[in-house]
Parts: sequence; structure tokens; C-alpha cells
Amino acid sequence: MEHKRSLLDIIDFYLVTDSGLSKKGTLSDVESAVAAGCRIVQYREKTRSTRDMVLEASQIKTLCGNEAIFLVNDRVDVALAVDADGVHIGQDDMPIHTARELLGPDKIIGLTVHNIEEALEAERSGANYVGLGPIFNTSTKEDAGEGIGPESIRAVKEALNIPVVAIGGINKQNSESVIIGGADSLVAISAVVCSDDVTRETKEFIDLIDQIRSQY
Ligand code: TZP
Ligand code: MG
Repeated sequence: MEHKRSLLDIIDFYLVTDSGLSKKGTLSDVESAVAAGCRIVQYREKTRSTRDMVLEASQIKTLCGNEAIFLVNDRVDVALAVDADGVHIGQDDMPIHTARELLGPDKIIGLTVHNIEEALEAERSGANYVGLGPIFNTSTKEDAGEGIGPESIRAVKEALNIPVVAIGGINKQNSESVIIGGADSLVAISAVVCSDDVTRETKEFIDLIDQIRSQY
């Protein structure tokens, strides 16, 4: 777990699954992304039964192995059932202190935030990173709201000591503004899982972020 947690500080590209958008399926997407060098995977599944989720989460855990952090979106119970590395929760999910009590001190908890106030509160409550967004408008999450713009990232980054993960409407064309904006890492859902070649897309994102960082 120590090894896994230390990955949090070096992550550039973060995969979030979406079985509704995926061309080849969630398991294939995870396998491809990890093979391409992705070091964090969030299992985000809104439609399957709890039973199916536990079975699939256990398979994803195996695919992540020691290579990638494996988090479960929303479902602390599913994370506990498969001994995932942690969870990613939103403002309307289980309160973070309850999630922490259930998961214990060593698991990773990421929290979605939309602004600096929520971000500060997340850090105070013991979140290990924040997911900030939506950075741009997106149709992947219906209730995501309006994009806050990449220029909003810097103030959040400077106010926090935990990593800031940018999410929402991010693609290869606008990644530069997100990284320059101050994000520690970025999530791209549709830009990756809608592709026929998730390995190639993931590699291209990782290389692109590397290249942008080396320029600044
Ligand atoms: N939370 C905020 S925006 C979003 C989530 C889960 C969806 C991001 O998907 P995409 O396809 O990368 O815009
Ligand atoms: Mg949620």
C-alpha cells in the first residue's frame, strides 16, 4: 500500500471507466490503459448491479496489480468488498469522515470539488486528492454543470497541499491549458474510452503531458 500511495504524487494521466461510452468494454479499457503506463484507475459504474460491480471490481483490481492505484467511484461498500486502494466520492455521496472510518487511515479517498471552498474543506476533512471540475463543458456527466475554465485551477492548486486532478471535457487539444493551469494530473473519459485504441490514446496523453511539463 505504501508503494501504491506514493504513486499518487507522480500521476499525470488518470483513467476513469465508463461502460456506457466504452467501445471495447471496461476490462479491456483498464488492461489497455495500464499497459500504456496509466498509474491510476477509477471504476465508475452507474448502471450495473452491486453483485456485478463486485465481480468486475475484483477483476479490475487484478488488472491493476502493483502497477496502478485502483479506486471505486461512489461505492465504499464495493471498495471494501474487493479491498481496493480506495474510493472517489462526490459532494452528495457518503460523508468523507464516514468513508474514512469505514476504510481506515491507509486507503486513498478522492473527493470531487467545484471550487476553492469545497477544495479547502476536502483537504481539512482528510481527502488524499481532489478532483476539480468540470474544467470544460462535458456531456459525459449529465449534472456536471458549466465548465469552470482551466484558469480556475491555479488558485485551488496554490491553496492545497494535496494533488489536484482536473476533470471534465479534457482532450489532447486542451490538455496544455490544464497542465499550465496548475493541475497535477488530468482525467479524460470520452477522449480515451470512445477510442478504438485505448492503449494508443493513453500513451499519447502520457507523452503529451510529459512534453508539456518539460517545456515549462
Ligand atoms: N465529473 C466531472 S466531469 C465528469 C465527471 C465524472 C465527466 C468527464 O468526462 P469527459 O468525457 O472526460 O468529459
Ligand atoms: Mg459520486
